[in-house]
Amino acid sequence: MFNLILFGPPGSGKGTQSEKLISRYGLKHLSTGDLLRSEIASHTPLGLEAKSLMDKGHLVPDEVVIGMISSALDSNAKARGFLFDGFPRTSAQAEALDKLLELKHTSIGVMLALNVSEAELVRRLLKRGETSGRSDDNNELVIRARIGEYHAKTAVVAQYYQHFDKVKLVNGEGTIEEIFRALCKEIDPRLENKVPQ
Ligand code: B4P
Repeated sequence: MFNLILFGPPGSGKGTQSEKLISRYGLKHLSTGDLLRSEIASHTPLGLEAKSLMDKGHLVPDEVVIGMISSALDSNAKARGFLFDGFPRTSAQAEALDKLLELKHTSIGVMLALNVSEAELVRRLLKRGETSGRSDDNNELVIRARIGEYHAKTAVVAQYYQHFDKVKLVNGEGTIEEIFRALCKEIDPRLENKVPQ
């Protein structure tokens, strides 16, 4: 099993690159943002709680997203590997993920961290907000709050994996194809070094 975390601030291209990576490598895509938006669309109590936080640019409580990831792992037991997109976003989520993977006798292979300037992040998210219908994308104050949450709570997650020498920084500016090639360049040798299962 090969598991990877695609990491970076809001708007860094995690969702965009995840689509291309899962199609090339056949990994199961687990995006907590997508899972939360699907709860919102189904008007569940969890979705209602999540929406009020997401609309302010705040993170959703750890126990909620950890629970969602735990059930997604259980219901995809036969996956050849997982691509985690937007998760973990706090140290508590990172520690919980390691424990969940350990129970399944697997671990994170690598964290690929996309590096993008704040001006570019804001520009991309406002542009997506023109068409996405996402209420967290069409207000610059909310976008700045999301970036603030990233610096306050999420950036430390990279240090957590750095401690295990699992982090690779990738330039997240350029065309979508250029960034995709840079990501594949990091993944390919790691997959080749794995004993086939
Ligand atoms: P997410 O759904 O994870 O979304 P995101 O961080 O906004 O965006 P992403 O990084 O995937 O977007 P992309 O760059 O691909 O989170 C939304 C919210 O959910 C969070 O704020 C939080 O409230 C909550 N949440 C989610 N997970 C959580 C967790 N684990 N714990 C707690 N709360 C959680 O796309 C941005 C735009 O850039 C797109 O329009 C794209 O087309 C464009 N773009 C991408 N690459 C580009 C490039 N190279 N050049 C130009 N434009 C590009």
